[in-house]
Amino acid sequence: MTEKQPYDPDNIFAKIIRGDAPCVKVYEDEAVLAFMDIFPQSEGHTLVTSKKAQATNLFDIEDDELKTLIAAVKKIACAVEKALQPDGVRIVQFNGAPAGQSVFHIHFHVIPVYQERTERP
Ligand code: DGP
Repeated sequence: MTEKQPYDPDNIFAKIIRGDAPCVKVYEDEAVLAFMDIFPQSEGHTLVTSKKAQATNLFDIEDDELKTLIAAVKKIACAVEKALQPDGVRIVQFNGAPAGQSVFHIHFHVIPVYQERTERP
């Protein structure tokens, strides 16, 4: 992998978590914040991020924080599945700019997949 990106506490997701930038919040607890992606790939595209981990991606998050985060990803995916009834739900997570990562604060994408359509019925 290319040179490791240092964690920037002023990245946009850190600002959202601190309340210094806006978001459309869908879930929050003491450890996790989930909000709508500003450039959704489909209706309901949600980002799930850790409020505690000062981690750029999978490679520098502690296992216990990852465990908490992935449990929240499951919770959000189940809620999306129930609310929007997609045909499937894609869970995506990028590590490093060459892999497609653009925001360097650990997060998972929860992306509903609708066959032959971009919106729910
Ligand atoms: P990636 O780092 O490639 O996993 O993608 C980051 C995602 O974050 C991308 O789908 C767009 C989204 N995004 C970037 N800036 C903002 C923002 O300010 N607000 C919200 N809600 N989403 C953002």
